[in-house]
Amino acid sequence: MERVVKSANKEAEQITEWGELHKIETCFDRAERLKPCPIGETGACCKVCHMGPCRLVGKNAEEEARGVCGATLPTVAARNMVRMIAAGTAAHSDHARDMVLTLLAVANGETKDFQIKDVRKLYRVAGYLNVEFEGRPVNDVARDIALKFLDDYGRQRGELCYIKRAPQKTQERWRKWGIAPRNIDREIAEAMHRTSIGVDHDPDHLLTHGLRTALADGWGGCMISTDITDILFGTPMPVKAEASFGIFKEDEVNLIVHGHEPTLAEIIVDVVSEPEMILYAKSKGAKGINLGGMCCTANEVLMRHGIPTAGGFTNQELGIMTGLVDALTVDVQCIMPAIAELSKKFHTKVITTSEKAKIPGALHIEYDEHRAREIAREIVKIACDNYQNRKTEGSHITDKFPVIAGFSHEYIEYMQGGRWRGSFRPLNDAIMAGRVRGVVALAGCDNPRVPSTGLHRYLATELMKNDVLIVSTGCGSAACGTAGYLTPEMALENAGPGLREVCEAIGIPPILHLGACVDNSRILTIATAMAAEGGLSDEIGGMPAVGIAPEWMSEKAIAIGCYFAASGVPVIFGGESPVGASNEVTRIMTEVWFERFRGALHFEPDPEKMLEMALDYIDKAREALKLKKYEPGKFGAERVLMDMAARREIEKAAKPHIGIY
Ligand code: NFS
Repeated sequence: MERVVKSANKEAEQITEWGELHKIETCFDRAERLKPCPIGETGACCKVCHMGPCRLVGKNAEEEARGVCGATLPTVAARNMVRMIAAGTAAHSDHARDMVLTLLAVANGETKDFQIKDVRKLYRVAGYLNVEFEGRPVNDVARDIALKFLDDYGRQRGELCYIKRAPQKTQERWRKWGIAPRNIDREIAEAMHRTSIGVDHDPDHLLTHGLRTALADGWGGCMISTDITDILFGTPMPVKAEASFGIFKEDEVNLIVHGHEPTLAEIIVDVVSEPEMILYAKSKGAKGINLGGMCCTANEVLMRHGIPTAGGFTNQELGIMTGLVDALTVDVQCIMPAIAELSKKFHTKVITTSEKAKIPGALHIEYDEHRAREIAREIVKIACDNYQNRKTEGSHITDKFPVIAGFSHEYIEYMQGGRWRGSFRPLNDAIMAGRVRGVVALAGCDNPRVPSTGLHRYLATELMKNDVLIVSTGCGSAACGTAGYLTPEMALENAGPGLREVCEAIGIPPILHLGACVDNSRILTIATAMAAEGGLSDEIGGMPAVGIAPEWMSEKAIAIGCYFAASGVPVIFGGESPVGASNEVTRIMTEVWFERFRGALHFEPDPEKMLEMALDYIDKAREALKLKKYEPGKFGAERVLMDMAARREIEKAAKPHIGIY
């Protein structure tokens, strides 16, 4: 039998082959063995009560199938969808809640291990929240901000604070259709209530609340998390780093941070360079300590410190299989429980650190922000101690790729004109003139059910060729990084003529790594800035912009897809639709949502069709905005792009220079 390709990434594939040879099972093998249940896969299974589970299948299931209570297929599929949104929103927003609590602890002087690093960002956020900041002690401002955000979790009436950051027209649509969220926890709780047995049965009504919950994720949890992480640890600006399995070092202690929460990882970044820790590693025979990351924790420390990444979701087991990982700390989300068992075949110590998440077989060292440094040191020492236990087995990989990451909204603004002239004008102009055809957010997970990372790579390559600027987050960024796509040279080799010119003039790669999945909120901020800049759409809807998550698997991805759709962005997900059994639900999520919000959520397993659909949305948006028809290599008149030299001139003249934005 011919071997099934598991990963589109050469290095990952090499490790899976080694694993097969050594009879070591991974998610790829389990995916092959466990075919999805065809009823649950398309949203036709209801298990919200114990009269079932009911399977709504058969000929004319849409019209005729009923659960024991009489629920129809569209009701069941819509409920399933809303529960996914609620779970995804809960995950991001609970992570964000911990960030708020950390900010509060810092403001109250309860933790000495963290400080406010980015006071400018603090003031910017204070401005959004109408918190007085001039002349006040920084910690007082931070406390007021934290308390306002906490309010966003519990306020019973009114609206989420950040709803007001969206373009006016976008807000109006939300209010018109009743989807402006009141608070984060309430929308999640109500989603669970409405989808429990015998409550809301109207699919449109259910899905409308789904969008309200998703907006609480995007303009609540995700945006709050991004902002506080920037305040505490610094707003990212471009950094150089490396990606893939070659980041592990044979002669150093390899410690990997995996999961999503940045706080412990930040302090570990600090601790690994303490002289006494390095001495400790040396006393164990290692040359030093090498810190790396995986999944979104990796993205957080990559964006701010250039810490290298071993890649995304499907790389977590493969990392251990190199035999080079001395300790792997995990916090929450997207952590395969399989790693604990797998680690026993090697010497790797898996350490769970969140009070919310334990894995049988893993070591548990609970993180507490009040003792952050002490705990980080304990973890680093465990990794050092374990270096001596390293055996020679494993699939050692030496390849790694350079990566440029760190594109915050603030930096993107800066790079288009500098501290004094920063704006989105050059990008809007380039889109208007047809140099840049449109923008695609290429995001979401990598998935063992397809040759993993392959769809990301295919779409990234084709979109670049078609002069589409890509913004990426989460494992989408990891997929591009481990393929060597996150460099400015990529533009020279692969981008269409217009995009290439823009990238060269500004000095950016054609794929801008914006951060972790919660940093999809940066895309909302960018879209809002583009709307405010003028010349394109005056709301997020109607922009030549599309979101694509070709290999998604997580409920969080669904929440993100829905908040993009509700904000006005057409979104295309790969794979089979989790509500594909119901035509009515599919129609609501595509046609009805497009009519009301100018966004949509499609599911399309064929990557070529995904590309076609994305370009079609972009071209139709261009046409509706009466922009120049996109023709490769033929551009309309536009202003001169501000290049690096011109920017430096302006900055030399403009004093004082205080940071990037
Ligand atoms: Ni996003 Fe980050 Fe990756 Fe998917 Fe998981 S790590 S929050 S959910 S798998 S992109």
